[in-house]
Amino acid sequence: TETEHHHGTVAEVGRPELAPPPLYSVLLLNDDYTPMDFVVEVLMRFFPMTAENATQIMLHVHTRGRGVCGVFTRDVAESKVAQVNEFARLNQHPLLCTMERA
Ligand code: TYC
Repeated sequence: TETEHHHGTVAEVGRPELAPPPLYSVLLLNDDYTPMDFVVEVLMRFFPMTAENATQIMLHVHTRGRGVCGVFTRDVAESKVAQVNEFARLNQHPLLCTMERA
């Protein structure tokens, strides 16, 4: 049953319900140097999605400056950001990935 408070609601059977975890959007930022095909490869590798969807997001970032790759809990979002930025650096591209509260 939902109590007065949003946190710590209790289900009919008395099982404590947890509040949903805060969510974070993982973003790609545009730059003038990273090749478009590399950005599409990054999106498919770290945010499993089709080439069609990855191309749409890449073009959105290219034209609008930034774009959302996915929405995750904080730990997962931090891991995605770190993996994308390390992969970009290993490949000598300036591509930047960041996160913010959704
Ligand atoms: N602007 C880049 C180019 O013209 C492509 C690009 C897209 C770079 C998205 C980064 O997050 C990015 N080659």
